[in-house]
Amino acid sequence: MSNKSHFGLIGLGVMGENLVLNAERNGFSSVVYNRTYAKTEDFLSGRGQGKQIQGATDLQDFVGKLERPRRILMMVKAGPAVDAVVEQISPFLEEGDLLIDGGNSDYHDTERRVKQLESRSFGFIGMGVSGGAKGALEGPSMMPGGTKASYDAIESLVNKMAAQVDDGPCVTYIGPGGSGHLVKTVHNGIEYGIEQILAEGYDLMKRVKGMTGEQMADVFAHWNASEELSSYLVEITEVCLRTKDPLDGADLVEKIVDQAGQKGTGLWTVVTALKMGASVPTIYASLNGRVMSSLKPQRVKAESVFKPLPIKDFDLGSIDDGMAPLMDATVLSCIASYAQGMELLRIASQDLDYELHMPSIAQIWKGGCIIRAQLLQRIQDAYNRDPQLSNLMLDPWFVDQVNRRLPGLAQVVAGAAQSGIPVPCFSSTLDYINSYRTGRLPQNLVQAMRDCFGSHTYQRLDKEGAFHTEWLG
Ligand code: NBP
Repeated sequence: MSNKSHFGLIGLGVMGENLVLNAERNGFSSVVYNRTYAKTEDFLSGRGQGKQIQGATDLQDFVGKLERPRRILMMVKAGPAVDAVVEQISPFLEEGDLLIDGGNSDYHDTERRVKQLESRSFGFIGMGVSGGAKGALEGPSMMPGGTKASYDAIESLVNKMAAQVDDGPCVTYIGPGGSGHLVKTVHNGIEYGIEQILAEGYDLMKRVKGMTGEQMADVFAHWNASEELSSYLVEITEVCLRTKDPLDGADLVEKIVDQAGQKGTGLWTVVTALKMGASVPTIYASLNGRVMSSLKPQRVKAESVFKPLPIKDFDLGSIDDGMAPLMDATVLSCIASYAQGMELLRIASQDLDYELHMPSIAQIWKGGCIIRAQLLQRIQDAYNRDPQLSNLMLDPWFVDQVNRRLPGLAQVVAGAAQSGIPVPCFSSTLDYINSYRTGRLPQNLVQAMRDCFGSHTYQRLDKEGAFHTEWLG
């Protein structure tokens, strides 16, 4: 009987460590390798102790300890580190062996790596993984892309490792090339949006109503009990707001510097959308929110230069009714984030021939991942009803949400604007929905100007063809 391991993991960082424990728990004996060997030793004598997990000192040793065809998950920093590992390990691989990149790689890099590795008779899967450390251990959502043959070789492994929901594991074959990483990128773009939306709601409750951390946490708990907002991010927002600083018992959130970091996936979502002609203003607003947050010294200076607008006490609802207008704004902005992300995926799927199956993407996001939410069942149902749905908001259930909640969103945005409180996601969502539901936009005048200064021509409502006018006589 062979004593070779079923599964190999490279990169014992936050995610790698938890993913290998997950694989082992599910019956896949494992071998681990980390660039810095001390981490491997620490892991094997710590969390990895007493498990079917062995260590390797170098990549040759690592590859030699794996059964064939080898299934190797790389959980290293995205970018050059992935190429470095691929180059270092390739000399030891044999035909049919399979590398999986589980990091947050740029899908363009994954396209290139799939082609490179497949041409050398190795398999390469670019797999988005979401769920943070806890999800990685207990069951993440996984988004694998590459050739179908490569996916088939890892299907039994990922089906067991993934989070499980009523209708199956939170993993599916996404499509060819870099499609898995594209879907993960857009997942993260939606995540940026929802995080900013919830932060805007918190800001309004605090600054307009003077609510305490506990009162705001009660509102998030109320929201989390609703079908529309029940989600992991709303759940952890309540937890964050209730958490006290062990040093003095005050709300810990209020001690945190207001500068949000980013590692690239939000930016890639927006850049991809702009290049492909997809409209993602709510997601862009959340990205820009992080950029603005990083300008802390400038903001502090500007605060003393510009006259403040007095904060007006406008109607945000009451704690008892779950802050109804604010909930309207939050629900519609979350719907807009999902709608924009799904729309980008639909367009990208056409542009890149990925043949993405939209209901399955909603299905695998229902568990394990950071954007898991009850709303995803409605999204899955909408795309099952109409796989060609051009915008999620056009599905009847979402039409009803927009019609019922738009006045509340408008009220919140207007009140925030008059009080000088920034609500970039709420206001972008309002403009997005208002633009989308306007049959005639003022771009006729833009066309006139373009023709006036640059002879770009325009089309008429009443005649076929391209027209030019000598506007300046
Ligand atoms: P960590 O930052 O915790 O660990 C990074 C790992 O990459 C370490 O094992 C490190 O080895 C290794 N590494 C680096 Br850095 N450069 C390397 C190189 N040139 N060659 C070999 N190994 C190298 O990462 P993490 O948070 O576990 O994230 C891993 C990937 O998963 C990233 O792409 C990340 O974006 C993605 N991801 C993270 C999360 C999350 O919640 N943290 C969620 C989803 C996806 P060393 O020990 O020798 O430095």
